[in-house]
Amino acid sequence: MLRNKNTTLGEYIIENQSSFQYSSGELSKLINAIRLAAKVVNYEVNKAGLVDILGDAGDTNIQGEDQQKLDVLANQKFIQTLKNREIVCGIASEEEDHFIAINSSDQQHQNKYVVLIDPLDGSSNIDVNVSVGTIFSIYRRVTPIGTPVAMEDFLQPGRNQVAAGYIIYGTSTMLVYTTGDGVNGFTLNPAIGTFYLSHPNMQFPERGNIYSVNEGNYNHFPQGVKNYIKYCQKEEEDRPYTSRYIGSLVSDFHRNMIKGGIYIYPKSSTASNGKLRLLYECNPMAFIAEQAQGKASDGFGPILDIKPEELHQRVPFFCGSKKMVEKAEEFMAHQA
Ligand code: AHM
Ligand code: MG
Repeated sequence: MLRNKNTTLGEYIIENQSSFQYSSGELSKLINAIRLAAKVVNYEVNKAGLVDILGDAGDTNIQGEDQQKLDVLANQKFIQTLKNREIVCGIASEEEDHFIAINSSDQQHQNKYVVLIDPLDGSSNIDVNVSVGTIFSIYRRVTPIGTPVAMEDFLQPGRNQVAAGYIIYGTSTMLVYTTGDGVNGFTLNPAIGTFYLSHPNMQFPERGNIYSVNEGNYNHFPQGVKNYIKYCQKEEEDRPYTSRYIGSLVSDFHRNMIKGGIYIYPKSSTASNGKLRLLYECNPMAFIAEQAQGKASDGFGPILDIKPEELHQRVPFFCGSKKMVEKAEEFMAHQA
């Protein structure tokens, strides 16, 4: 198995194809398509400051939020790339009200994977030149191959994911993903448009000293979260912890995975299930976290065990270094 820093993502995908449980090559093609779309979106994100594509596109997505132009563009690029290559049977996107069935009329259509995607997460950061990301999640369909995809193909517990990953458009652009055999990070060399294996076998430190939460909402948080925040701030043992919150899930998660930390987006008195979406944000990040020896919870139990009920469902999210998430769960168990 290739594991050195000269390894390109393309080589890594080919090399690891045979070790994958269902190695028909379809998943490899799919990851390749995401790699390609990532490069296109990276190009668009990087030139965002240069051309007049900033600002709202004028549309509002199903969550009632304004879409910015780059969200729309990233959404189009990912969907187009996956459609053109005819490698998935369905796509669901945070920016689309309904899932998209691909080639549903073609009975010869043998593709077995569905992709769920948040094409540009943290998009409120675009116009201030702060890192944003793309999050993706891949499942095998549960309905018969050759038939049109159905809602149940998308509403699977996160535990069923066969792959998940994110692209971070940061000081450098990275693609980080797992196929259920650990987590690997690849950094884009923009001069030649190639991703290199820069971060093999990424793992959350068991505990860290960073907590990431939007403390502006403190008064609305459940008592358990308030108590945990006070615990993080207390001068005792290795505390107080450092507070770091970018407001871009991918970036906050990425930093915490490297340095050790916890990210929390709890429910509040103004948002009964928090803000983040189970299918497009929490499940893929939870799968990556578990594969990186971290933990992801809704405050009470594993995110990956939740049975989704709708495409755009939201869920409270506690994710990061294992011991830190366990401590937050303890506080929640005492005073939710
Ligand atoms: P988005 O999908 O509309 O970009 O929202 C998700 C983002 C996350 O990346 C980030 O962690 C969170 O929203 C920040 O929310 P808030 O500004 O409420 O703290
Ligand atoms: Mg998002």
